[in-house]
Amino acid sequence: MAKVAIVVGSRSDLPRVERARNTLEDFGVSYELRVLSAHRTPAEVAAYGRSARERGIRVIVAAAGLAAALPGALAAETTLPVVGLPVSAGPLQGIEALLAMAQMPPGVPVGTVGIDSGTNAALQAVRILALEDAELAGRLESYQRRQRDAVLEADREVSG
Ligand code: RP5
Repeated sequence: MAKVAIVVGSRSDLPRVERARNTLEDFGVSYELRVLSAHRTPAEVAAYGRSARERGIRVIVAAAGLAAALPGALAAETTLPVVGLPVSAGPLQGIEALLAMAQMPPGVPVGTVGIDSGTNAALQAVRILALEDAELAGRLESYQRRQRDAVLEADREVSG
């Protein structure tokens, strides 16, 4: 059963969630992928948000561009944590989506990551799941160790 939902606002957003998908797969976290639009399919978004918890989803990653209402619309319908992933679509290159997701009204939180930051969106979901999963927490520690080792190796190379 999927524990993470990745929801995108349009088929055109799919390439922007590749890193999120790869990261979840690297951590062995099951996810489902849906295309639902806050503006074009509002009824389906509401129904999805309302049923997500009872279907076993624990974190929702919602990716959208332009006037990116999707994560907020989902957060309005669920008590699950929602990670907002702003996508660089359109002439403002994601700035508008970033602001729309970050500036939610009090009471309807969306934890927003950077523009096109699919890796961090997935890692935030993994960290939330790891609160109740020691094995997953161990994988996060290994991931952090590998990152640290890579930087230290680069430092050794350049500093002689
Ligand atoms: C948003 O509008 C979507 O999330 C997408 O980033 C953007 C453009 O959508 P399309 O016109 O490509 O379907 O709702």
